[in-house]
Amino acid sequence: MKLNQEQLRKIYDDTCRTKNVQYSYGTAGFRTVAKDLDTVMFTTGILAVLRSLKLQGQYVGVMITASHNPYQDNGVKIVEPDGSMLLATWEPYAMQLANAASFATDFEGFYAELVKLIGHEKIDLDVGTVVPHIVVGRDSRESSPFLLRCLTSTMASVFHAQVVDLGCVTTPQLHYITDLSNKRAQEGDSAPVATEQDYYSFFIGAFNDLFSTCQIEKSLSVPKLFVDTANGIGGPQLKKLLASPDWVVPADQIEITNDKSDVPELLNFECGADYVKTNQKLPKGLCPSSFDALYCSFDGDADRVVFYYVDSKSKFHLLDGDKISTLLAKFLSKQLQLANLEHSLKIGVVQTAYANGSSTTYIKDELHCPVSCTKTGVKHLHHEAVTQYDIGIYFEANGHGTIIFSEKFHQVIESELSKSHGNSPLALRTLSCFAKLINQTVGDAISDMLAVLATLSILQMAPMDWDKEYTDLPNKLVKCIVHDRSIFQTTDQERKLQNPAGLQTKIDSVIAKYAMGRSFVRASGTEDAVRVYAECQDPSKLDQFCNEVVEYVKASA
Ligand code: G16
Repeated sequence: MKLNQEQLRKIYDDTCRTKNVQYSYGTAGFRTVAKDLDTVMFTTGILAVLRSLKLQGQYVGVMITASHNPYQDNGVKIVEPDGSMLLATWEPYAMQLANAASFATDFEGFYAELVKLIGHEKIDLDVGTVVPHIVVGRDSRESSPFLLRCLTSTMASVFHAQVVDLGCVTTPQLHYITDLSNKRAQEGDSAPVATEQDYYSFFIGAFNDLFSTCQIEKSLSVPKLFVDTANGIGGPQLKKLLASPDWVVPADQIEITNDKSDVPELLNFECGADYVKTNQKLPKGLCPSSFDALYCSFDGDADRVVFYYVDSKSKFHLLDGDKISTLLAKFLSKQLQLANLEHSLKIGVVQTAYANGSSTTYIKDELHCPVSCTKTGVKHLHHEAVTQYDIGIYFEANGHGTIIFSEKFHQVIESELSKSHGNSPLALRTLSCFAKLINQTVGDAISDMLAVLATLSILQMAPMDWDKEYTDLPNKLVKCIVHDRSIFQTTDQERKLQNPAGLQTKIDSVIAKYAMGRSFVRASGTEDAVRVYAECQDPSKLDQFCNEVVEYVKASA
């Protein structure tokens, strides 16, 4: 059976109402105001089907989310069968198809682009030979059900795809379920589609195993954890995990706040990981009740987490992505040494330019771990972690990250465990259990939160012990609205500007005036803004430093 062109034309005419909008597959897929997304949802649905056809019908994931963005926005991204981000070489296809539908004067213009892409990738258009499989999920945004219909409009009717709709899930759940469904299909499972329940069972099981291996009581080292879920999908999903009969930590140790995912305009509003990290203060709705409590904030789709606490002088202390990666690097390096594996397995940390200078110095000089720097965007950090290390710890300062354990890591651990005939050192068993607690597909606020709680409990550390490992340089992140952010082009992992011409020289002259000064400027890939970051030794000079850079940015745009 051939692709039904007339049927496709009809759906195109009905669905693609937004025209003449330039779509760009940015840091985390397509993202803009929800009302402009119908056309790009239509084309992204088709591209996901083509990706699955190209991969012999494997499950390809599609997530509808705008993560940390305000409630009026939405977005979409495609997930590979192994749960990683869409292959970089397919991102241009996603844009070509979307912009063809947006700018074509008629269906024929769009269809010609589609046929070109199919020919270029040598995809068999004889629908029916291979059945494409798609897993779709969405966060709690009000616009998502309509956009889901645009996304899936052609999948079953035109391409005969089998579509699994997970409903409202976190982004990391969609990644995990896509990966697990493919693994099960490869193993010949006749009903391979994984569910949310599989996710909860797996991570609760890993947490409980780690606690019993380390002989920790089923109670956290911190008396209380408050979780701000940004009024997003993380709230209901975390509640489901905590309500599981297998979850054994006492219910009164974890309290969820900002959990109104059913009030659309509250999403990420003065709360959530991005708000807390950028403003370096408590989110709305949280009043510190005890000085030894720990707090954390997810973002709208629960793929980021940052922690914080308030000291006895009511001072707010942020424990961001850098602090998470240094805590985990310290813990895992120690376990490697105790298991006598520090020369067999390579551990390293991946950061971006946003990493605080003090964290990089601490990792190199105190932990003696290698550090890599990549461009912003988890796909870049993930790639570096996978290709360079056996234990690749990557976190953006904004709290987005995970740890990737290599195939070699699992082989070495398995082989050492089998050699010791059930009498293996605790560190070896700890490493084995810990690796299971980490979502291997993508940064995951829930899994990362469990990993941090477990680490603090094993090390018997209070939030302030964690914090005092190193002191952040005073730092500031500012959003600058400019006429055209695309003119800001960077090099050197986004640490230097190439364009506008001459701007970097001016920024360098500002940096030179401040002790331990560092600043960089880059266009956001998720918001219509340019981001300016600055850090320096003297907190009283930070605002002035940052403002000087901002003024140069504004003058050049
Ligand atoms: C996304 C990306 C992150 C990135 C963030 C901000 O996060 O997944 O890697 O750090 O956007 O990117 P930018 O500075 O380019 O706007 P999220 O949580 O919004 O999906």
